[in-house]
Amino acid sequence: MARSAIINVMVQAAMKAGRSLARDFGEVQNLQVSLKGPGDYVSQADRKAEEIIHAELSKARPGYAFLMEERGAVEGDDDQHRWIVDPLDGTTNFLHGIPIFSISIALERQGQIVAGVIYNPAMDELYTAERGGGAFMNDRRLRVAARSKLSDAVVGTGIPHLGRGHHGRALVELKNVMGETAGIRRLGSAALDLAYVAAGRMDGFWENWLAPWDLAAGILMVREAGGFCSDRDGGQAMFDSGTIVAGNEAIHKALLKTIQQKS
Ligand code: 2AM
Ligand code: CA
Repeated sequence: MARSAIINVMVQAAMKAGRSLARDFGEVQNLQVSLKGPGDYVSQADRKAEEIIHAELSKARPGYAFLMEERGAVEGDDDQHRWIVDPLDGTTNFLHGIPIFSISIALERQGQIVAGVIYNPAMDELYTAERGGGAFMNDRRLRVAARSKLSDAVVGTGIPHLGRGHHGRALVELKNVMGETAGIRRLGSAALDLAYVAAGRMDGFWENWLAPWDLAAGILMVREAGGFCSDRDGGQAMFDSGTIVAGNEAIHKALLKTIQQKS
């Protein structure tokens, strides 16, 4: 399958940053990282990966703006295009030697996400999507799962931790979803969760308190695989609300209803 020029640029940046993350992840796994500074070590790995992506993308498309997890917003001369980048999604997993983390790169054109790449370097799984062109994993076409009943569905989520999110609300949602589904999974990388929904590995996904860089590429991935994404109210304010619900048409609808229950 021939990839478009823009996807090639994004894949090249993601793979190069992925090699850097994989090296650093190896050090974490081999316990080469001093116990006093694993957090610092991971922030360094994160910043290095972001540096590589920023350099690669700026070289290939000078002037495009950026929204990146570490640097924040970087203005560009081109007001039509913006890269939305998470250089390391799944930081906690990375720090603990769990090989579920990813690089997420999306391209927004006039406010619309037109291309997305998600790469898990530890498993060498590369997800790509282009608006109107479908979604792929290592060049194999993706399609969301066909299960239509919530009772058959395996659904992903993110669980807030110490100092983050509203724990009471999260517990209500978990209680209601666990009572209606075949299982809940918690991977720890929202970008990969969405890629897994696109790949039909999970039937749905919901999470609150996320940032645009966790979501941008994954939303396109799910849609290009035939799935649906919305915020927790069923609208399209995923970036502003930091919430997402995803799945095929039936699962998306049912999951939305379940997580909206008040108690
Ligand atoms: P991260 O690994 O880049 O921090 C896990 O439930 C998901 O939540 C991951 O995608 C994780 O991204 C994200 N996450 C964790 N803390 C966050 C925060 N303070 N703001 C936005 N997203 C966050
Ligand atoms: Ca993230």
